[in-house]
Amino acid sequence: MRRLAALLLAVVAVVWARSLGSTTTAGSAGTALAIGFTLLGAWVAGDVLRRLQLPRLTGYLLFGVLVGPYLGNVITESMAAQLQVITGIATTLIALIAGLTLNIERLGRQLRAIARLTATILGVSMLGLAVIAWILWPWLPLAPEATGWERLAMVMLLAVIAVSFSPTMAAAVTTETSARGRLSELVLPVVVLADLALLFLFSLAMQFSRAVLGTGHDQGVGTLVRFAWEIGGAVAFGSLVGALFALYLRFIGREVTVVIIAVCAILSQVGTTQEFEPLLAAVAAGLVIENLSISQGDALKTAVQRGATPVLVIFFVTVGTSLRLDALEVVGFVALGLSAIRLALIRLGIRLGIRISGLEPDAGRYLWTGLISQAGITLGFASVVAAEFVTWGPRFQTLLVALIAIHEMTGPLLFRYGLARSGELDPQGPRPLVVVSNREPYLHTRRVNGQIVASPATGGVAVALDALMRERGGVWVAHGAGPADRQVVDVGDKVRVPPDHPSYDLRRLWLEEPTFSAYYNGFANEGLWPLCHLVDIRPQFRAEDWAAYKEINDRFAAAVDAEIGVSNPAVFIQDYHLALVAPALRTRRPAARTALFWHIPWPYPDRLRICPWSRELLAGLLSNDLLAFQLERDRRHFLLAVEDELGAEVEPESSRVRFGDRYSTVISVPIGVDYDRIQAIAADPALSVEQERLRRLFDLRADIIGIGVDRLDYTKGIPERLAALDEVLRRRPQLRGHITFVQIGVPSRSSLGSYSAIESEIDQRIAEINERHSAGPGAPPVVRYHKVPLTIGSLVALYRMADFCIVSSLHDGMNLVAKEFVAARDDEDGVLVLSALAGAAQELTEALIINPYDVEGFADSLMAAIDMAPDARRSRMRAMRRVVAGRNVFGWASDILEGLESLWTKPLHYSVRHWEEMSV
Ligand code: GDG
Repeated sequence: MRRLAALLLAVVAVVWARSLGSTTTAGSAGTALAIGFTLLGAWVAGDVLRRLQLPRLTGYLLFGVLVGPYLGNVITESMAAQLQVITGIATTLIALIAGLTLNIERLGRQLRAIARLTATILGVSMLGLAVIAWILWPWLPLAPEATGWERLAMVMLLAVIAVSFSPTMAAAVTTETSARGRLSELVLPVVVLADLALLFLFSLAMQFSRAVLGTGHDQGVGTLVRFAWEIGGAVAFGSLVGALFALYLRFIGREVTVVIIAVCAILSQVGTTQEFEPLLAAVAAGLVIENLSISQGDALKTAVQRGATPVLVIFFVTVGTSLRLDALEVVGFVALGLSAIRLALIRLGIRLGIRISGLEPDAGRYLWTGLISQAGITLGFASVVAAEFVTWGPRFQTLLVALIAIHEMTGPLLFRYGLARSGELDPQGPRPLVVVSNREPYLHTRRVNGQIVASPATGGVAVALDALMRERGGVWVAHGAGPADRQVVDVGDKVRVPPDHPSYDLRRLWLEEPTFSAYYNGFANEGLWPLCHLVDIRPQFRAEDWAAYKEINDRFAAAVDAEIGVSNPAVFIQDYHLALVAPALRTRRPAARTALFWHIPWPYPDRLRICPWSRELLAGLLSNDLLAFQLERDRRHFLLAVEDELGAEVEPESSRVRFGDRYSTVISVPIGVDYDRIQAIAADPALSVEQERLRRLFDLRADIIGIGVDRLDYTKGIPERLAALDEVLRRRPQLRGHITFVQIGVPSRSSLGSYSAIESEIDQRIAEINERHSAGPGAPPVVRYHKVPLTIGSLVALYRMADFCIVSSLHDGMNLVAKEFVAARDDEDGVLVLSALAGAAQELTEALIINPYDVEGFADSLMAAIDMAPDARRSRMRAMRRVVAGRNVFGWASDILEGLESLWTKPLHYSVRHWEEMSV
């Protein structure tokens, strides 16, 4: 329904805008065909240039210039009219995008200094250019005969347009080079702020030019009143449209791409007929949308990107078509001279600006290299001038296109040089990495005093991957879920982390409701999670959840695509939330190099068939170059399924799978823990202070302490362990008052019925046991239940206080708690009671292995743990510690990453072959 409403709204808007516009000619099949061919041809030209590491836009322009003379013969009047409308929409879209890139809150404290610097650069370069152009005017191939006010108007337009910058290019170069440092951080805000100011100044210059050159707009109204109407009206109209669109995004939010084009059509067509300045209206709309609809950030950006490409391609081609090669030749030298003057003035402006703004001199040293590129905005300005002032405007446009060509070619190269000279590129350093996961490694929250702080995610994997990223650098793409996450990201939605030692980018994705819930709670946690775990929870598969899952995976892929540039780093995708990222990425970037680690078990083929989209999942996972599971059992289940369901060819010896024309290597690499870090925490003298604190907090007076640490989940077998404890106390009532079992159980996914049910069941069982086995008033309870997350330091302190640790999963990919407990016990004491159904049991064979479904047997093992002699405890722990130390989380990550990177140099043979024999 909402989708229909959105489409209807868009159609009405476009029809209305068209009826207001001057074009009344009907579209024809010929127009559509010509536009289709143009798009195709230009796309090919753009792509060829991209492969040569040159800007795509140049390809589009070049295509236009080359086919222009031929197109002239086939372009009918009606086509020309259509193209003109598209050009109008395109220039508006460019201005709208500029508005969308400036989030005032994000720039925060730095805004004032950057604004001062930008204003100085603009002031010096525009003023300088205007003075020089005025003096040299008779020799410029524009309108040498112009004098007085007319010449002033033209000079003003030239100064504004010739100075403008390219935010797209600045962002593209920093992303592609993975540059890090002050220069890369400063360039983008300066460029964006400058272009916003230039949009405003351009509107003023246009008004002035219209007034003195007369283009039919002068209708006897006082000049000042008209100025106010055109400028103020544009801002008011743009803000109104922006605010309406923000409301639309919030309450309907469907078909955003179509609606955004409709918004541009309205801004461009209505703006023109009402004599508002359309570019100014568009930038105002963009600013209002960006700053009002922050929660829709990514959906909006993706929609704009999707819609913008074809419109901009047509626009660039149309501009190319309108140019003449011979004319370009004439203006070539003038453009070179103009370029040199522009650069000299920009450098002067930077020098003064740095002094005035109080920014560090070093930051401005190579700033000029990032201000050379010119593209869309400059071309947009030029085509507005060409369309409005038909006598001299096209010559103006030709000169500016020549200028853009020079700057498009040299700008990115020089900016790379600037980044290299500033030491922001490190070709010798470790190869940067892209990590993709649903959960982010750092969440930002705001304290009561207003200060924003970053808190690291808990959990062993996040910590280990964070350590890896600190070492290698790169980008981590994840869902931005912290309450203050949006306040700290830059215009590219990135923030440098870790806060204590910024060494990589965290790129946040804003995933909005209801799609997020359908993807995360729905398909991933109510569908895939119970599908992959053998527990009595029925998997729920709903078509709308699947659609959301695909959409969000596509969004992750688009973000990765935007981040990886030409360097093609390894992309390391985490887990079952993101099974379709690789195929979505591959449609954009066939040569991407991806590895996915599946952290949870993989179901046997018959169970997999429960999922209506099992074939799509299998094929999607095979899009990865490398696919890794925890256990050989999971790997085998997967291989059986791809053979049966997809008819894929499995090469048993090389562990490769051929599906279609692609190969994917499937391995099993059990995950480990950060052994050294846990050891270091365990050896810290402060640990005893923490233990004392915990002893008081949990009232740990009993002689025997047991521990369980889990994310509250129905797969972890918590009721089963409580039943076994109950049984032990029944059998040995004398243990009452002498034993305390601490259960750390932080609720997760509580909005799902299956999770709230397990939470209540645990609450109830604990209450019953504590009542049944109470040693009397004032005695410590049998079970001490703690639901608030602890720091890793507190966890290690607890692990070290425990006589035994229970891991009783009903089914678990690995279970890190088991390994963390072992890593923390450098005193070689403590007993691990471990479920045979947890992956960890494959390696930790010296644990007391239990079956959580067998309460009696489980209770026997618990009693054996309590009674175990010190020597037996020591020898078992020592053996387990060797295993855990020998396969830490860095070994796990490098097995996968080196495996991925070596796929191109040598065939990857089963890298951890001996696990094969050890697995069930
Ligand atoms: C999946 C698979 C596989 C728990 N409470 C606190 C806390 N934790 C940490 C533990 C441990 C982690 O959470 C839980 O580890 P699991 O292995 O049980 O992880 P799952 O969430 O089930 O995740 C699993 C794992 O992926 C890795 O591949 O082993 O089989 O299901 O690290 O320490 N950490 C802190 N405070 C707590 O209160 N700091």
